Order: sequence, then structure tokens, then C-alpha cells
Amino acid sequence: MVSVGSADRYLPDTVQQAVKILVVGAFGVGKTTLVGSVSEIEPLRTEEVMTEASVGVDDAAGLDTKRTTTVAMDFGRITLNSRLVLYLFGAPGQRRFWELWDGLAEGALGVLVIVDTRRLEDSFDVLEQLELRGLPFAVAVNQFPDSEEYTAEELRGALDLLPRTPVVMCDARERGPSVDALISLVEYVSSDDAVRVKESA
Ligand SMILES: Nc1nc2c(ncn2[C@@H]2O[C@H](COP(=O)(O)OP(=O)(O)OP(=O)(O)O)[C@@H](O)[C@H]2O)c(=O)[nH]1
Ligand SMILES: [Mg+2]
Repeated sequence: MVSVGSADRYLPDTVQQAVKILVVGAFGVGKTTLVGSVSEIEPLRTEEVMTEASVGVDDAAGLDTKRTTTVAMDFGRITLNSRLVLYLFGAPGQRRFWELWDGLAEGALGVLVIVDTRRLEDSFDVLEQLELRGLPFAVAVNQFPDSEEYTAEELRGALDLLPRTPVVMCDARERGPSVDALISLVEYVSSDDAVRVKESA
């Protein structure tokens, strides 16, 4: 998490636009980690310790250090440049939380979808839900140490993405690449391509 002084809690006077971004992805892909890495304010988290009840429901394979899961949402803020601030809303990706998305997605400019290539199939449902809702999105690939390396084009094929959908490699624990993923999303949704996606949905 970025350490913040009290001065950073307040938005600069130069900010002209505040936009809402949704961060989604399957269980344990790194949503809470990414929001925490980029947020300039202490992120709001709703973590609960995972219990026996999640065994066989949420697949934590490859997530040895994971002890908690998000039960409602993550929230963070990042000032991308002197004029633009993003409010990040992280939403759990499991099917049982999909109803939450409708409220959280209201008024959102776009969605950053985080995927873990070790469990790519877990992301199919999430992408399908976004397409159904007509939400413009970019894909951030969270690289874990034992992730195989794929090219963006290979992943685009495997995830059946449109040629114009951004696919960005990142490490959710690192601020720089996580911010770059958000910038790709904002650039994409600000372009005509994304508008077309929205209109055709
Ligand atoms: N090695 C590595 N570990 C990561 C990375 N990102 C997250 N983790 C770890 O992976 C686990 C999952 O991260 P979370 O941020 O909790 O994932 P999440 O998507 O918010 O999970 P849910 O809210 O439960 O769906 C945590 O134990 C993190 O410490 C990464 O880029 N590399
Ligand atoms: Mg989480």
C-alpha cells in the first residue's frame, strides 16, 4: 500500500473530473491487492477470514498465503493526473455476489478485470457477465511467480476478447504496473472503440 501523508487525503484544486472504475475478477485474482497498491488513501476493505464453509466453493489453489476474502467491496482513490481522479470499487467475482455488481457498476466509466492465468477458466463467467451488462472493460493479467508467460494475443484468443479490448500484464502488488493497467482502461473507454462497445450492447 502507498503510504500517505495527510496532504494526500485531499484532492488538489485542479481536479476537474472524478470517475468511477469497477475492479472485478474471479476469486483470489488480486483485486484487493491491486486497489491497495494504487490507492492514495487508506483503502476501505471488507475482508473476512475464510472458514471451512469456503472449502470446495472457493478454489484457493496457488494462493497459499490467502487467509481472507472480500465479502462486500474494496474502495480506493487515485489521482491519475492533476485533472482526473479515479474512485475504485473492487467487487467480488463469485457468482453469489453478482447482484452486488449492478449497484456498484452504476455510473461506472469502465471495468478493470483482473485475471490469473493459472486459473483462466475462472474468469470466463466474469467476462460473460460484463458483456451481458454492456460494460466496457480492460483485462489486467496478474502475474504470480509460477504463472506461465503468455503473450497478450494468446490470452486474447483464450479469453475470446475483441481485438480492441486492452490486455495488460501487471503485478497487482506493484503500484507502477497496476496504475498502467488503469491508464490503459481509461484511455480505452475515452476512445471511440469503447463507446461502440457500449452502444452495441
Ligand atoms: N505472488 C503474488 N501474490 C499475489 C499477487 N497478488 C495477490 N497476491 C496474493 O494472492 C492472494 C489473493 O489476493 P487478493 O488481493 O486477496 O485477491 P482478491 O481478488 O481480492 O480475492 P477475493 O476478494 O477473495 O476474491 C493474496 O494472498 C495476495 O497476497 C501477485 O501479484 N503475486
Ligand atoms: Mg478481495
